[in-house]
Amino acid sequence: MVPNSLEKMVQLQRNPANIRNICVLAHVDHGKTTLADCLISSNGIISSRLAGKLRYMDSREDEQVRGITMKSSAISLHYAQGAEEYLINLIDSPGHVDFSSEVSTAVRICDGCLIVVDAVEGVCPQTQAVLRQAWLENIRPVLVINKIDRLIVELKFTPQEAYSHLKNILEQINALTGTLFTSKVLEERAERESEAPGAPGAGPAEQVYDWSAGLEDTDDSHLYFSPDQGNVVFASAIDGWGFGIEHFAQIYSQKIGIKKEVLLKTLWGDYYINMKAKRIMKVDQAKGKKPLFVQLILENIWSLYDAVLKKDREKIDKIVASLGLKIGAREARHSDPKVQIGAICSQWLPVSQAVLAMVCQKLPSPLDMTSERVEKLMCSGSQTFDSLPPETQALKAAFMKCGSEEADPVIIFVSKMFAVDAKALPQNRPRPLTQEEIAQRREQARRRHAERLTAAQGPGPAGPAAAESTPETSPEGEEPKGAVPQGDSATRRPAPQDAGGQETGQETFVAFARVFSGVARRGRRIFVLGPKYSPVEFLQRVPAGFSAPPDELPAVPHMARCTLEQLYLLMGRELQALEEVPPGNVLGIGGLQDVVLKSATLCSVPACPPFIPLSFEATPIVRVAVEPKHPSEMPQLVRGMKLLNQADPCVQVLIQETGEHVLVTAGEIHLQRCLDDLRERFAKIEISVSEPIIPFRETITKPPRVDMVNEDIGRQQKVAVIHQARDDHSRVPEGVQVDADGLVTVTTPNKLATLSVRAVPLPDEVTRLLEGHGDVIRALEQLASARPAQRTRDRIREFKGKLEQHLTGRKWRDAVDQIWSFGPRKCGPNILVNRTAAFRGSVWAGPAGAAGPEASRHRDLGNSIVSGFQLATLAGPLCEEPLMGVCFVLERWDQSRCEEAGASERQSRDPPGEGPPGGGDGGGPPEPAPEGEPAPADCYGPLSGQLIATMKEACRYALQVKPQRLMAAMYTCDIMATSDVLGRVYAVLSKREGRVLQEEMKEGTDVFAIRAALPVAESFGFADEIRKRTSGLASPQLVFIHWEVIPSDPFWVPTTAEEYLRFGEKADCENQARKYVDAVRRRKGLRVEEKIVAHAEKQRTLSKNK
Ligand SMILES: Nc1nc2c(ncn2[C@@H]2O[C@H](COP(=O)(O)OP(=O)(O)OP(=O)(O)O)[C@@H](O)[C@H]2O)c(=O)[nH]1
Ligand SMILES: [Mg+2]
Repeated sequence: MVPNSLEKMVQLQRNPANIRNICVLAHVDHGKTTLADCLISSNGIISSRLAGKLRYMDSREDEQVRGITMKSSAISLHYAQGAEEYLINLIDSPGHVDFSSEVSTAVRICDGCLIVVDAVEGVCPQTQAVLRQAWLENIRPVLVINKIDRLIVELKFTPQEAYSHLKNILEQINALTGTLFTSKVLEERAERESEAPGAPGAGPAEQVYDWSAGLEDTDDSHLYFSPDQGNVVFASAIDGWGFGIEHFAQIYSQKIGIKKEVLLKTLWGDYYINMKAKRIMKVDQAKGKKPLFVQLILENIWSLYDAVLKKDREKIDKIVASLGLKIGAREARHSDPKVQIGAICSQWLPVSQAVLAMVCQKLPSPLDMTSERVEKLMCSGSQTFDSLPPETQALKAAFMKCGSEEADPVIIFVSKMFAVDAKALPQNRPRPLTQEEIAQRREQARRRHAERLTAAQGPGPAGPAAAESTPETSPEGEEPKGAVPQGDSATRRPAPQDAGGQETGQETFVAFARVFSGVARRGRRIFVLGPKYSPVEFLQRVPAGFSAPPDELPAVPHMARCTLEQLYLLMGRELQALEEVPPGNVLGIGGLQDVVLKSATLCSVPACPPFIPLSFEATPIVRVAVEPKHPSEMPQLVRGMKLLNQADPCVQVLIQETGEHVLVTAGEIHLQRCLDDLRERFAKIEISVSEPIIPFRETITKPPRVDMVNEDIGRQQKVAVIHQARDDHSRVPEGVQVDADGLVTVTTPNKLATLSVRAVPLPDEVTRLLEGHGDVIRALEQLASARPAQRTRDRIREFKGKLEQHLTGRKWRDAVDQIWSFGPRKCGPNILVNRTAAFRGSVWAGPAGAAGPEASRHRDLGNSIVSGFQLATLAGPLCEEPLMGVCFVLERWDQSRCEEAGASERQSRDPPGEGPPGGGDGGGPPEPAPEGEPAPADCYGPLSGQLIATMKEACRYALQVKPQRLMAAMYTCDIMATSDVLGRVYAVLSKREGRVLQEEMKEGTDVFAIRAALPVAESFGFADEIRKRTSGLASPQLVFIHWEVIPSDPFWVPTTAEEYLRFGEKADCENQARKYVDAVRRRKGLRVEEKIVAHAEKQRTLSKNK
């Protein structure tokens, strides 16, 4: 088969009704790339023999080596169904969690997706994740149940067993769809209600809450997967076959003489056929009747596999003849049964036919874009569609129409930037020469030859050099245009070669994009809208009806302009240059790297809003510091990291306060890929990489009720515990007062202000609430400066309500109203509560009410206290990691001598030269006291600065007198393992402090799905270890879920008799928290309390030992 010509593709691109933009989504290793191979081979781009082995879409070397996909990439395919011709833009996506951000970039520019499920493993965690992503983007899914051959060959199921198993898988995935659907309907309803609160006529009767209202009246039948709906294909991609039941309904309606419509309804389900009566009846299990699906479909496939595996030549020939197939002699005699099966099945039931037919019939074209999806794409942030300006709302029609007229606005979304070697771009690829060029070159060569001859005859000093500098075999050095005088060419020649040399090593970026409306033409000027761009602002600045070429419009923030320099058709490993791309197509755009970082909206009219940001499932958590092997190569590294940042949707590249260059990645494999890219493509230097920096959080807990041997702490022990707490207090220096229940009182060095602070652990729910509402808290901070939209205010109110709900009891009375700030960085999971009498200006209040110099001064000093709190929460006392789940209560803020302070501060602003007589009575920094007239407190600097430091210290001491704990980042770890390697999986898990949460046997198989919690700190090398210990049979998927308190006390020493008995006096057994604390402190260069010599008495010199 000849691959399709570019002209054909260009022609197909013009008919949006016959375009399908689809992506393949699944759990890792369920066969997406193999399936894509089959579809690609149907277009003749790869040979059908290689389909499944080549994994064409895995174009990176490491993808081929590791056998997993790491990026999403697109290819355009042609498919003809009867008279209709379709263009299918297929995007293969990775299934590994580390690369789930690539899935987000793919679903955004598609209208439908193929969900692939492994028939043995069934629905897996990533299947759920991708299905959810498809729902969030409002794209329509269809299902491919792949690897059915494994049911025959590996599990040795009978057709009947296979049928029940497949039914089971369908139920699982439909249950999942059901949950997504229900939650979506409920969410929408909640939204509608919140938008119209107190709608007229809402009497008391309507306030009765009926959770299921709205569910019944929403039609959901088309959402579910069912073979009779035509949205399920059963396949074995590796053997090249697949079918939907329509195929068989067609065949059997002719063969048996039952209507196709009837067969379509009954081929899947518990129906059997009474051959004699030619009637279809309900299955009666007792009579041992087989369902139609088993009898008419599965048994045929099973018997074919059976014949081939048993090498029953005769039977094979019979089947082949009865199916009317022609098998090549080479395949027919091949000794490998797999090859035979592939050859027969891929002719009998070609998977590409089944899948592409389903795609064209069941998935929407760009013209079918729902208005719901358009509205969602256009409403970023907390806006609603109705609140957009009318000019913007008008664009919705353009989306839905997908118009290609001149007047239609051009709207393009770039979902990611991918790096390509500049050499691989079509414009840089060597192209075949035209006839004229060949003639021209011939002429040139002849002339050169003649010149050389003359030069040889009359030898001059320039002779040999000139001859050398005109190598005949330098294709890229040749300038086909015109003859170049020889002397000139000798000097000019190196230039193009140099440029070529540079280009070979250069990466350029191509945008992975889709045209939603209008025609993208080369050379067109267009706006680039950043995520914060607001059309409202533009429309306010520019008078209505104003139109001008893009470059003459006034500058608006977050908007840039660019030219569509190159347009490409994405063909897997290749790019083809295009002049224009009509709407509804996926395309590549060159020349955007300076204006687009990772994703962007391009539009020809400024009324367009930026699309909502992509939703990423994975949280980048693994950080490493990188540096060049040779310090002089720093600039290359910085440049390389910048490129890497652009090329990967999910990686974060930071320069820390310490000057370290840090990469934050989603997981170990992602990290490996980023480092490889950095070394080989972007920086091209040797780099050294630190051990992964594992993040921790510090927190405090309530005092324990039981001791380490799980005994109640009785009276006597309590005394011991209090003794230990005293020891803790010894860490608090002189001059800081600590009362019995942990209230810490510190005075500023100049003795003018006194602060009393207490640290209280927050309930878990509150910490989680704070973590989940970072955006609301940030909005709260802006409350003082701007009035937020109604929706934001609603969310703030809701958030406050939830906080009040969780912070109940005497201890928390009024606490919510007294919240002063959140920290660290003003939006973290810690709270500062102000209980002082004169407190005004809680976070909920917005701009502080009271005016006047005194109030404003109070507020200024208050800011210092908040800053002190921010600093304290940024780095805790255990190992300088951020705090989490701690509430600091400011109980007293004594500033009785505030006037004085004001006076002294005013003085301090006077010219320098004055200072206090001494450094106060200890505690203050030992600054040299300058001579001059006495002005108390000056040497400590302005009061505001002192307050910051004092507040910070007070918070730290308040923490130290409470039981401190370390919190570790946790992964959930999903592993599929067969029963024979289960033991080894558990061994590895327990060695790494993993905790099994759930274990489930996949019905009908001996595969176990295990879900465990694993500290991130223990996860490095985990995947490799599991793979090695189980000989590659199990591979884990790790996803960050939350922070968890490590129960052991990092400062724990035995206090009670039982504990002494159990742990010994030294308690030198492992203390997990202590181990982590010490490791972090060592990394940060902090003091570590460590015994360097343990068991000194056992030391002997070698010579004595003899
Ligand atoms: N038995 C069997 N094996 C299959 C089938 N399809 C794919 N495989 C095998 O499953 C493995 C994974 O296939 P891939 O196509 O790379 O899977 P993938 O979904 O693209 O994986 P990721 O891209 O890493 O998520 C390969 O070893 C394939 O040979 C099938 O139909 N039957
Ligand atoms: Mg793949």
